[in-house]
Amino acid sequence: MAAYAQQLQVPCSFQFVILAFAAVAVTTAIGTLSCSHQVKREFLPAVSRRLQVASYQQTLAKSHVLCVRDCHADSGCLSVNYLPIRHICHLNNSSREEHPGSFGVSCDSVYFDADALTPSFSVWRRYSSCKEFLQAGHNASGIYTIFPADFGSDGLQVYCDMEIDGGGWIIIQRRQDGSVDFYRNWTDYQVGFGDWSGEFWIGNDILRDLTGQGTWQLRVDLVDWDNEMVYAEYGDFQVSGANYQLTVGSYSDSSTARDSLTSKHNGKLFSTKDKDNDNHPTGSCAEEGQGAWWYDWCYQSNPNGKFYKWQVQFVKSIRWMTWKKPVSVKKNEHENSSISVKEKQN
Ligand SMILES: *[C@@H]1O[C@H](CO)[C@@H](O)[C@H](O)[C@H]1NC(C)=O
Ligand SMILES: *[C@@H]1O[C@H](CO)[C@@H](O)[C@H](O)[C@H]1NC(C)=O
Ligand SMILES: *[C@@H]1O[C@H](CO)[C@@H](O)[C@H](O)[C@H]1NC(C)=O
Ligand SMILES: *[C@@H]1O[C@H](CO)[C@@H](O)[C@H](O)[C@H]1NC(C)=O
Ligand SMILES: CC(=O)N[C@H]1CO[C@H](CO)[C@@H](O)[C@@H]1O
Ligand SMILES: [Ca+2]
Repeated sequence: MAAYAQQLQVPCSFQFVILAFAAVAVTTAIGTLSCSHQVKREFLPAVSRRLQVASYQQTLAKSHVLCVRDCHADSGCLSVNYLPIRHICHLNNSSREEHPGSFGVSCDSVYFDADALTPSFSVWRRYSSCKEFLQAGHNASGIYTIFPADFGSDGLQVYCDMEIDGGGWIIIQRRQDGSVDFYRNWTDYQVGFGDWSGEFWIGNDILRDLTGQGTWQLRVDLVDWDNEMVYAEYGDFQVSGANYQLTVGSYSDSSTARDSLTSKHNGKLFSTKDKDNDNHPTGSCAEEGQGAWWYDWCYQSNPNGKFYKWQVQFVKSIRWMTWKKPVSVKKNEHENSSISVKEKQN
């Protein structure tokens, strides 16, 4: 047995639970008849980490030792996520090294595999933003748990983009393949919907709480049907009040998409198909645009509009009217259209 014993403090809601990771080198008990399959693989932990994509089986295990043993009993198992509070064990048929973008920071999980480098990916403290993670050397885009002020001990799970414009961005919206319906009601936009690694809206309550403190930058990235990519960056962004009023400003002149937000949307309230806060006296802009946004009468931008898989000129499609091609937006193989926020350095 390995003399590997360590007392670990997990920097999350159960931070005072001391977990002792001893004896993770568990020799498989099966395969005694065919010795070639009897491989002893010592598994090492990365604290507050979780591989998001590769779980093919979930079991209950009283301890991480039993979880690792279950993994060793299956030759297809390359790593595990162990969730100590709920005693859940995910058997993964892939590893952190193969899927760096899916190796997220998750406060309720400890990840184990046979790679000697794995323990160095442990996260020992709470970071309040994607930017802090980046500054601490976490440079892979992916899902992270951050602990902004006022978000409590569970923190907030977000997708951090560590590549665009210096990295450290929290993605608040992403469109990439039309798989998620964005023509939704007030409650859905309030709490957020979709899949953090695919298409999603982060949620208006989160946006309001997050931008309620500090100064935030906003960035809109757009991709068109010729794979042209443009962006619009703003130095001020805030969402406030019961109707999520938008404050946006300081458009950066070096941006390439031009400004489709300030003049028509600054100061406006959020509207959905079932809550008309717009300035169209007789109609609903959410219905007209088949989306939800800070509509006026009606809009110059409509990033939550309908996703078309072909080029269209319809008003209800995803739009950014100051861009030279006011047509539907799409993804290409590498980049997707997204909206993100980052706290400014003060
Ligand atoms: C991992 O498991 C999934 C689900 O069982 C399966 O579809 C996939 O082919 C497996 N991948 C590998 C590399 O074994
Ligand atoms: C990310 O960090 C790793 C290890 O800290 C380093 O080897 C790698 O070059 C970094 N990548 C980028 C794009 O900075
Ligand atoms: C909003 O839509 C969701 C489904 O997306 C539905 O479950 C929910 O009941 C709706 N809420 C209201 C208030 O209509
Ligand atoms: C863009 O979307 C595709 C799916 O349409 C996805 O495979 C890819 O990872 C996404 N790229 C980024 C940078 O998010
Ligand atoms: C890398 C890999 O094989 N990932 C698969 C793991 O299992 C899940 C289902 O649980 C699949 O969706 C992944 O593609
Ligand atoms: Ca109206």
